[in-house]
Amino acid sequence: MTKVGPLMLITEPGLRESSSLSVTTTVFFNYPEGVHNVLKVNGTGFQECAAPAGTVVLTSGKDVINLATTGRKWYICGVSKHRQVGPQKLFITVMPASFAPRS
Ligand SMILES: [Cu+2]
Repeated sequence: MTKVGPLMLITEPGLRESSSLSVTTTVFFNYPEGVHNVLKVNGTGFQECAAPAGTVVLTSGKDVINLATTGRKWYICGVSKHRQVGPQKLFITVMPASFAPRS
């Protein structure tokens, strides 16, 4: 399991805004409930820090995501202004199971 968070810390060493992870990775967004949230968006939403209406919002503070499929995935915090002060954004390139992350 890869721990991400609080989302505010994703630019800290070892937790980069842009990461490559194996498809077998489980990502754990850990943050104080009610302070942040997690929105899965597309590349445009990531650039513009905007999520379309109807986007599922994860709010538990202990959100577990199994990456499951390869490709690019984008997550942002949907709480007002957090992405500007954070930045609270995460871009994951999901690699095949044979991918070994660099340590
Ligand atoms: Cu936030």
